[in-house]
Amino acid sequence: MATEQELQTLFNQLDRDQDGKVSLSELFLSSGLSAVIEAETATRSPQALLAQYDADADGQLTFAELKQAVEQASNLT
Ligand SMILES: [Ca+2]
Ligand SMILES: [Ca+2]
Repeated sequence: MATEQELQTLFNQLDRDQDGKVSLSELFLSSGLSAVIEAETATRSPQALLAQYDADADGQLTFAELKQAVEQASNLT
């Protein structure tokens, strides 16, 4: 479980180039943080996370997409 604020912090750490989106390679660069996201979204890999929750299919997750993913997994507190 995570709060929106915790998710935002996590998202900012994952978004290394600070373009407001987390790409697959950014997920792979921070495997520890990705593991937390995977737990919160009930997915098993960065690819699965993107396949399931990249709503606009641009290959990257925005904070809104991430938040929705965690909400859908009922892990947003
Ligand atoms: Ca980025
Ligand atoms: Ca997207």
